[in-house]
Formats: sequence, C-alpha cells, structure tokens
Amino acid sequence: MTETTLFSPLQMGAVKLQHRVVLAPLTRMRSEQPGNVPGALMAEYYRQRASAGGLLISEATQVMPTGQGYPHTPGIHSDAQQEGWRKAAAAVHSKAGLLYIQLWHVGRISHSSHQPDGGLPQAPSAIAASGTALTADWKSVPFEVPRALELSELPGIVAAFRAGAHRAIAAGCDGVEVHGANGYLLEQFLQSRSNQRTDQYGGSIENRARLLLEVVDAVVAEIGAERAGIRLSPWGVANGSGEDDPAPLYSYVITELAKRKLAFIHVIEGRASGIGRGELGRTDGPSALSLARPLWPGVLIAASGYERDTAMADVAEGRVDGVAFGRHFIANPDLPSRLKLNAPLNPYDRSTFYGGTAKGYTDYPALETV
Ligand code: 8OZ
Repeated sequence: MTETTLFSPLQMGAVKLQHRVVLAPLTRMRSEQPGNVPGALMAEYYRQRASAGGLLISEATQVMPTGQGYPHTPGIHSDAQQEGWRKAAAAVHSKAGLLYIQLWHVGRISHSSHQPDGGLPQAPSAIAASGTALTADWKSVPFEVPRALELSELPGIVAAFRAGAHRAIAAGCDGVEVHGANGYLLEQFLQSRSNQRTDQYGGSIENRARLLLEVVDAVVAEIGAERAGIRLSPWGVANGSGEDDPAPLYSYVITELAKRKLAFIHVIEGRASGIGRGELGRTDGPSALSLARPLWPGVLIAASGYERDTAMADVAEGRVDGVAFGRHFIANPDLPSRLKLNAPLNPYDRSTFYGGTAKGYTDYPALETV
C-alpha cells in the first residue's frame, strides 16, 4: 500500500480532493458596499488560490443581517450576494477547484452599529463577551451586553442557516461549512460561560448542543450531508469563549455529528487558540484531533499554525486527513504547489489582513513570477 501524504487524493463526501492542502476560512472584510456583496476582487482572490481538486473554504459569511459582526464581511442572504458568490465559484471552478461557503452568525460578537434596527446583538444569554467589537465604522469599542434570544426566535436562525446553504448551492458552490467555532453564536450556545439559559437550549450538554445540531440537521436536509461540514474549536479562547471542561461537551457533539455522516469535521487545534488575533503557538494544550479521531470515522481537517513539516507528519501518521492553512495561504496563492515542491514561502503582512483593497490580498506573487 502506498503511503498517504499531504498530496494524496481524498474522497470527501460528494467530492474528490486531489490533495489535502485546504484554504482555511479567513475573514478579509473586502466585500462590496452597500450590501456586503462578494465582488470581482473577491472572485479574483479565490481564483488565485484555487487548484485542481483543492478545497477552498470561504471566509465566514453571515446568513442573516443580524448575524454580522464586522464591517464589510460578505453575506449569503440576498440575491445580490448569491450572484456575487456565483462569480467566485465560477472563478474557482475555472481552475477545477472546489469552493465551500462558511455559514456564520456572530451572536454577541456583533455591535448595534451592524444591526439592521440599531438594536442590541443577540446571544443565548445577556452576557457580554470580553474584549472589543469592531463597529460598522471600524472603531474598536467594548462589547455591549447582548439581548438574550427568545425561544421563538431560534427557528428563524436555523432557517437562515438552511437558506444560506440553499443559496450557496444555488450559486454553484460545492458545499458549506457551518461555523461552530471561535466564540460565535453556535459556540455561544454550546458553552456554559456564554449560555445560562434555563429552557431546552441551556443547562445540560444535550440542551446546549441543541441549536448547533438543529442547524446541522437543517443544512443536511437542504443540501445533503455529503456537501456539509462543520468547524469546531473545543479548546479555543477566541472572543471570550471557553468551556471549563471541553472534553465531555465536544465528545457528545462529535458523536452526534458522526450519526449525521457529514462530509467533514474541521477542528482548530488548541495550540492556535485565539487565532486571527496574534501569533500564538502553544504546543502544550489538549488536542482537538486526539479527541475527535476515535469518535469520528469520516474526514477530519485541522488548522492552527501548521507548517509544511507538521502538516506532512500529521497526515502521514494518520492524525488528520486534510490540513487547512490560513496565514501562509494569504501570502502564497499557489500554496499547494509550493508545499509540494518544498519551495520558499512569501511572508505574510498582518497589517493588510482585514479590510482594504487589493494590497495584501490579490498582489502576493505566485511562484512563476517570484
Ligand atoms: C478574525 C477576524 C474576524 C473574524 C473567526 C470569522 O475567528 C472569524 C474572524 C477572525 O472565525
């Protein structure tokens, strides 16, 4: 039997990947205004990063206006946004790549300036996140105390994720990833620090996992499990998230997800907790991969500060099936071939990660032009 490597093909639900180098979902805040519409610049960014049989997971994309938490993040709830994603998907397909849309609701990580009615962000409970929100006019301000969602509002949120999945496929995208990580709404429900509800969506692990599983079931009913994945960050600390003992909670969640036969689970390893905010590199924490592997028989993708050698080793040793790269993929549009060739990587410029223009977005050179 030939050894499985980072460059071996992989059947993942409905699609066959030709290698295992995945574009991680990366917030870049460059959608067109007004309307948070993916434009030609975004299509070009994804086109540059596409490769034959290579999986690209889109930046987090709000499924409803109240689910937005940052300026200029794209949505997938309007016809114009769907049309924008159609152009991005076509651009990726022109290079035989695959585009999955990450479906997102930020919950309490919003600010009233993003809310359509100027009201408070919504969350499981009226508990503010620690840290600062980024307002619609790009100012950092302390998080507001969110409004606890009424029980009667939850079906609307589930329906918005379902509608987002429908629009993603209607736009020609290949699948979706439900954002269940990094302190956003679905994780706020999962974790007891942000969920103090006393109804059937709070308290026990089963209750806290209910909304996330309802969202997954709705997405699966809409587009099929073979086109749906989910991202989780069991030991993450982003956006004030956290669970005192994540293992029992996430063991339950992953066991339930296994029954649903999703195309993939995508975990953020604890060593990159707080990813997007800095250069964390701890290696002493518990491993989401070790937790998930025995409970999850399907495709497992991981992200967090991977380099070529660690990615190659984790795949070769069977710890993971695919590896998502963020910062290196920002700076290297042709990352899969660079890794295959063991070519040098362009350095990334953190100052252009969020917002702005083509600078630091579509102007990183590919290998031929270096
Ligand atoms: C960095 C900045 C803004 C949003 C995440 C969607 O952490 C994000 C995000 C990252 O999942």
